[in-house]
Amino acid sequence: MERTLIILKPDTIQRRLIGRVIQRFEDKGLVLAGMKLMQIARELAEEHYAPHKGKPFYPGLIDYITSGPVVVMVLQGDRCIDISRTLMGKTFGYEAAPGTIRGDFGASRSYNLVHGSDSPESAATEIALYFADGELLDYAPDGSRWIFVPNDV
Ligand code: IDP
Ligand code: MG
Repeated sequence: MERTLIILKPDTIQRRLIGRVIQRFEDKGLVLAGMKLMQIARELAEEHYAPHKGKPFYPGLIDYITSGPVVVMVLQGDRCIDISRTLMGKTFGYEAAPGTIRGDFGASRSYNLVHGSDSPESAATEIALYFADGELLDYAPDGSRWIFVPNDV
């Protein structure tokens, strides 16, 4: 069982797309382990996006992610890191495939609606930035056994 950190970025909230974006993850069968509405402080944003420090888009990225409320979630389920990235689509909305979140709702390089961890290592680091252990629930909805298959080789 894997976990990932998903952030619905400020454009998702401002555009009133929270429900529709969360629906994509729910429809796929991923399970919410934690969720909160918050505004990310600059220091936290800088920690989260430290791997991008020095890139030309970095200052704009920090401004963007701190510009308004976000919804931060931990999702769990087998292969949920890859599954989430597939649901999100390519980074730039104008390149992302139709049917993906970014492909259906995004059109720019900068504003792309959603963040998702890109590896088990970054998921662990990012989850710890936003959630204390006690805030995350570990449970499997009854229907999950029809979605996630044990020994699914
Ligand atoms: P990802 O979100 O698909 O993993 P990353 O390359 O990790 O993409 O970039 C992190 C975030 O930085 C992106 O989601 C996007 O908001 C922003 N970003 C990345 N590249 C650019 C760019 O070339 N121009 C403007 N913003 C960018
Ligand atoms: Mg990334």
